[in-house]
This record gives sequence, structure tokens and C-alpha cells, in this order.
Amino acid sequence: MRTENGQVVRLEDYKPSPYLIPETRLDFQLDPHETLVTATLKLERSEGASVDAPLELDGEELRLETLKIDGCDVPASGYEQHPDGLTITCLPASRTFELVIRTRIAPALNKALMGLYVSNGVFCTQCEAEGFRRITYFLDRPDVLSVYTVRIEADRKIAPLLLSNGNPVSKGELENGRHFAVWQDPFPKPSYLFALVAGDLGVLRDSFETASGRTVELGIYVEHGKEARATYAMDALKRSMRWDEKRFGREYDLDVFNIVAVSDFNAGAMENKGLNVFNDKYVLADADTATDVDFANIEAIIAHEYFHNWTGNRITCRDWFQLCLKEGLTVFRDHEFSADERSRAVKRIAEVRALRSHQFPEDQGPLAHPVRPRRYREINNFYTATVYEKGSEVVRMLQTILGDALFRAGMDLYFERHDGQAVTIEDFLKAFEDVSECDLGQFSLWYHQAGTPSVTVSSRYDARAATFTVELEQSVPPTPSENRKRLMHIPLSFGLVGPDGSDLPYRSAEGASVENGVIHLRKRHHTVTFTGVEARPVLSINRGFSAPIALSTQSRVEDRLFLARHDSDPFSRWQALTSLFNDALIAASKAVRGGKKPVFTEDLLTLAVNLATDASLEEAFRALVLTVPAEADIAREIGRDIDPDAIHAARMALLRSIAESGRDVFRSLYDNMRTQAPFSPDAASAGRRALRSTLLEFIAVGERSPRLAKQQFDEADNMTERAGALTVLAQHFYDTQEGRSALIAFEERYRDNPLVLDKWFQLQAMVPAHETVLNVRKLMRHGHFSMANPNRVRALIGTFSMANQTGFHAADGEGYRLVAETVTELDRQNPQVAARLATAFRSWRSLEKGRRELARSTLAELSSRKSLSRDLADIVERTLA
Ligand code: B3K
Ligand code: ZN
Repeated sequence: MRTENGQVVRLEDYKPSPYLIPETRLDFQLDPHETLVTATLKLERSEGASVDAPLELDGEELRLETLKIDGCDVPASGYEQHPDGLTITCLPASRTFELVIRTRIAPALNKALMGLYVSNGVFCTQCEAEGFRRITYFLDRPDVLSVYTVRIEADRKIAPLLLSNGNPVSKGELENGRHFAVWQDPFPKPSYLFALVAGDLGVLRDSFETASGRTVELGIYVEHGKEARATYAMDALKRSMRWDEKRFGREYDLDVFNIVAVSDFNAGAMENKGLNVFNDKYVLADADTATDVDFANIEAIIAHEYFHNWTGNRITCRDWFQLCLKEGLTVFRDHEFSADERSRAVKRIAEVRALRSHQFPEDQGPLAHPVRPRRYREINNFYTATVYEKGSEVVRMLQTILGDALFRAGMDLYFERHDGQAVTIEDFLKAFEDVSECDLGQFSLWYHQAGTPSVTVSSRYDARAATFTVELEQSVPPTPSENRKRLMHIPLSFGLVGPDGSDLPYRSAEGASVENGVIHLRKRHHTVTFTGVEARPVLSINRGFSAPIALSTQSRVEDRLFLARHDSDPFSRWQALTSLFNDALIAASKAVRGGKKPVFTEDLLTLAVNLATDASLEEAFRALVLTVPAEADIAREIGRDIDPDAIHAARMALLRSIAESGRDVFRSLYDNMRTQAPFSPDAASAGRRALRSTLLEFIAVGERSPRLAKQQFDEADNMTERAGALTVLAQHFYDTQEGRSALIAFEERYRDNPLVLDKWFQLQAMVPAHETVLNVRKLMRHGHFSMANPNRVRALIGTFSMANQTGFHAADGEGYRLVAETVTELDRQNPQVAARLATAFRSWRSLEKGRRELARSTLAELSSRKSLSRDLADIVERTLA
């Protein structure tokens, strides 16, 4: 499957490879500018493939030095080199043969960070999805599984550490200060899981005893001096290993498991077999430098990559269309892990917030695609919230539909049946159909149809007949290239909440299948009648966000206030409050646009204050209650003709009104929550800090004074409270003496810590003011800004474009221009990160006319440029289409 710029790859064109590579031996003579790679491959013609079939190897930016088959040079007439590979036509008739390929590459010049590159003096690799072809010629596709033996040779001074996948086999000293190590991975794997790391790093070691009693040596490699900051990651790793044994019966399978943290990395981390490579942002943490959110992310990502060992590595994808097979499933697994390790309710709310703010806009805009796409131009553009987060929601629905026991049985069968294979979504679903005897045909549309389904719900109670009737209707909106949609199977968890807050019993339910507290929507319209309902209930529906849909209820405000106070499902309480906030904010932003002063009802404000101060609730939950929808969320709810300035004003008005209502209680609560206990990253302590920093914002906004925030900033003994205070200062008091001096102090203190300095860039990129665009330009000239480091670019430009609505969407178009210029420049070295940044424009059509036109013309100008990478051209063209 070769792709050239512009060429589309289609799922229906999938064909198994005519050749396989059961064994791969790689020899690396490492050098930053002249690395010599010798690949010795055992080739095998597939069953049924023609003897005349040419061997089409993928390869990019390689200098070919030797090509031998069974020990003899392949004649020049027997092969052809082209920019994306090598076609060999002169092949022996024997079914198997040995192919030796020598190529040279220059890792130090590799700025795309795909293939073998150098990050801070450390050689490292990133091969998923198609980076292996930048190391050697190969069948670089996930359905070609091979057993790898890797020999690495390097200068001992530059690279005392030599790592690859699998288990260490041998090592030794050589002449001229060089040394070598040999690694062997007994598990057949696709090339995208290959990894190599060589450099001078420190290590934190530990070990883990598996359920069956084998000892696994664990190592986390970081820059010298940072070993202690890997302690939390190591703890998270061991907890993940134990959890996967308990929850899914999955044990680790090699003698060693290594993680390496590098500072230049396109993604968050990578699950290479036995050798995970991580963005150091998701490894390094301690009280002084990481926030609670950083700790939680580290825990989740360490778990995610570890869980891939079974969902992704032992069982992999047949082709890249099946990406959600490993990603959606593994996200589901890491979500469940975090829910078990922390608070399930709080975790669920955080997941839904993230889904709505990242996946919903994708599903509702020009980049919408099914969880399992059918075509792509550049696969790297499909590592999306839809594939990951919606993919996880689909697995969660499967569990809801089948129940925990059958879901686990299906997973067991999937592991047993497909271990060592490269499979499809159909194979995955078949395992669940086989254990449950359910037909998942209609359910499978969740994988195939793009777009967020919407469900409207209304209800009525008949006191005389003691019946409660619920009307439900589903529709799936059209999305690019899919106009007509089929009806979905939507599982909606529900409860009929009685006057005292507990769920009312009912005798029977007719009109849809209703099982174990779940209504199964399968048709367009259902009328569900519950009989034997003795009091008027309030319907609580889509509890726990059982289906990733947009719900519109015609419920009364009093009913939503009631659910927010009394629903037994904490998610639904939060949801009820959030929907009230949204409605109020939409009305408020309309008022602002009409030149009126926004007003909020006492009921809503009192509810927010009461929930936030209710000591019977978890502190983390209370912090979420006070987390008013972000400006981008409000914009999404409004949907069209968006004016970011009006939204900002409306949101600020709500913050002030809540602050006013909570004036007497917030301050004393804030003071009383002060603790002398030493920092601990556990969920309860994190919840307490989250609530305290949220209260701080309201107090500061209410007092219109930076004083308390500056005090918290000065007194904080941990990064969470320090950054929490600095956020309040940057958001609301940027132009005050306190705001400025805090930012200067922070920069001074953390000048030499890139991960913390990223936060400093980030906070300034978020300042809601039209001048921010100028400041961002200034920050791009800061001595510590660099286009070569993806974290830094994301911290400044990514944050500005995604988390600063008034700045990015400045009415004069300066924000658009800045992002377009940066994207163009970045594209020359790192197309993947450039393309990702460009997705900031995806909701341009929903803006008000003036901004819409500015965004469109900026995109059009970008798209007209010559020599855009395939990655960037793909995003820009789809966004404009
Ligand atoms: N599988 C990697 C992502 C690779 C990104 C390639 N563009 C990390 C993960 O999802 O676990
Ligand atoms: Zn993953």
C-alpha cells in the first residue's frame, strides 16, 4: 500500500502481502550522521502468491549500499529504487530466501522525529505508524509479523546504554572504545513496534513478580540526575501490571520491561514491545515540578502503554484502518484502571469533559470520520480523539450491553483466539458475539458511522394510571461524505428518581427492551411506558454517560435542579448542573451581544454554591461542580454564528455572580482547607487541592484583587498550588504588579527545567486579551523557545490556538495569521506536529461572519502554498472542503 502525496488508501483495497518476513536481524553501527544499518531478512513467499510477484519494500530517505539475495549481489537490473521504496524483481524461485540490505541514515538530521533520531544526544526511535521505513527497507505494514534480533554497536562514551526490544542476549567490548549489545524479542511483531535507544542515561530500577511467579526486571531511563523524578511512574507501572492480571487475567511476558524518557517526542508515548519510549512529560514528576494533573496523566499513560502489551502488541492490527482495535480498547482499559485507582465518578466526569471538548468538535466538523475510517491520505492524521476516545466509549457500551461477566468472557476469548495475530474490528466483535450469542450487527455501526448521534427525550407522568411514559427519538447527523445514516443501537442507563432522591421501582416497561437499568434504543422512535410508578419521578437518563451522544431533554429547570441535588448517579448530578450552566451561558452571551447585562437565576447560583460547599461530597467532585464550562465548550453548545468575545464576557459574568453568591462561604472554606500535611499525589489530596484552587479563582474574581492568589503563589510548597495560583493571576490579573512579578519569579526559578518552563509558556498563551497574540510572537523569540521541541511548540502555539478563544479568534485575524505562519514554518521539519496544530481551524464554519471569512481566507492561503507536506495538505484540504 504505497501512498504518494495526494494518494488515498482505501480499506476495501486491502490485500495480504505476497511476501512475509518471519525473521529479522538488524545490525546498527550507530553514528549521528552516518549510521550503518544492516538488515538480514528471512523472506518467505506467501501461500498462493505468484513466483513472479515483485517484492515491494517500503523505504524513505535511505542511502542504499548493498543488496544481496542468498549471498549474491542483486544486479542493477533486478531492482528499482524510488522515493518511497524499493521494488525487487529479480527473485529466486525458492519459497524462502535471505535478503541482506545495507543502508545509511543520518539520525542527527532527522527533525521529523520519525524513524531513528537524536534527542538531547540520545539515539531513539519512533516507528508507528510508518517510521520503520526510514530505518531500513522493509514490508512496513502491521500484518507482517517478524521475530527480531538486534545488534547495536556504538561508542561507549557517547552511548554506554544500548537498548532494544525483548530480552538482552549478550554484550561486549570492542576496539576503539566501541561496544555492542544484542537483544532478542521472541514475540513476532510488526515493524511499527520496533525500538532502539542508545545514549548516556540514568536509571531507576525495580522488579515485579508476576502472578505465576516470574520476576521481571523493570527499568526507567531518564537524564542523569532525574532518576528520583521517575519514582511515581515506576509505582504506576507496577500497579498497572498487577491490575491487568487481576482485571483481565493478562500477565507480562518478557524478562525485562524498560521505559525511556526523551524530551523531543511527537506523541505522548509509544508502546514498543518491552521498550516503551515516552515523552518525558509523562514520566518525570515530583511535588516541586509536577501538578496533580501531571501525576494523573503519568499514571494513565504509563498504564496505557503497558496495557498495549496485550491489546496492540500480542494482538495487533491487520491494517491501519483498524487503529481503534488497539487504541480505543486500550484507552478503555486505562480509563478503567484510573477509575479503580482513583474516584470512579470523578474520573468519568473528566473523561466526558475531554470527549466533549476534543471528540465532539471533530465529529461535528469537517474532519469527522468513523471510529474505523475507510480511507486516509496520511495515517498519522488519524490518531484522533475519535479513534481513541470515541473508540473507548464504543468498548464501554459493549460492556454495558453485555454486562461485566459476558464482556470479560468475550475479552478472554479474543485473547485466546487471536494471540500472535494481526486482526480486524470484525474479529474483535465476533468474540463477543460468540460468547453472548448476541447479534452485534447494528451495534457495529458505532465503528462505521461518523457523527455524534442525537437523542431527544421527553416524558409525562399519569398519576391516576401510575404510568410514566418516555418518548425517545434518535437521529444521526450527516457528516462529510456520509449523508445517509442508519439507526444505531444506543444503550441508555437510566433511573426514575423519586421525591426522596432514590430510584422508584416500576412493574413493567414496554416499548423498548429495558434491562438492568438500561433502555436499548434501536429504532428511530420509542415510546417506553413504565407501569406501577407510584409517584411522579424525574427521569435521569444516560447515567454515567452510557452512550456518547448529544442529548436534548425537554425537562423543566426545576427537574434539573432536583437531579443536580438528588440523583444517586454523581455523573448525572454534574450533568444536570452543567446543562443548567450551559443554558444560562448561552442566554448570557446572547444578552451581551444584544448590549444587555447578563443575569443568572438565584436558584442556579445557590445550587452551585451549595454543592461546592457540601461536605458530604468528594472534594474533587466539588471542584468539578465549580468548573464552569470553558469558552470553547460554550461555543460548541451554541453551535453557530459564534462570537468568542461575547462568550468570554458571559462566562466572566457567571464567575462573578457565583463569586458574589459564595462570598461568605468560599473564603472560610478556603482558609479551613489549608493543610500542613506533606505533599502526596493521591486522589483525595489532589481533590482537596483542586477544590482549593478553584475557590481561589472565585475569591480573587469576587474581590477583584490578586492579593490572595499572589499569597498562595508565594507560600505554595508544591507545583499544583503554585501553578493553580499562577493560573488565576495570568487569567485575571496579568496586567497587575502581582501578576507580572509572579511570572518573572516562576521563570527565574524554573529556567532550567523545560517541562516546568512549558507551563510558563502555556499560561501566557492563555491570557484572554487581544494583545496576547503579540506577546506570543514575543515569546517565540524567547531564548528558550524552539521549533525543534514539540512540547514547547504545543505549550505556546497549541495552547494559544486551542485554549485561548479570544486570542486565537481575535477579530482582526492576527491569531489565525500567527498560527498559519507557525504551521508553515514547522511543516518544513516536522509535518506531523504541524498538521496537528492546523486542526485548530476545524470549527471555522461555526464562527460569526467576519471571523469565518478571515479563518477561511487564512486556510485558503495556506492551502495554496507549494510544497506542503502530505500531513498538512491533508488536514488543510479536508478542513476547507
Ligand atoms: N501508539 C502510540 C501513538 C503513536 C503515534 C503515531 N503518530 C501511542 C499510544 O497511543 O499508545
Ligand atoms: Zn495507545
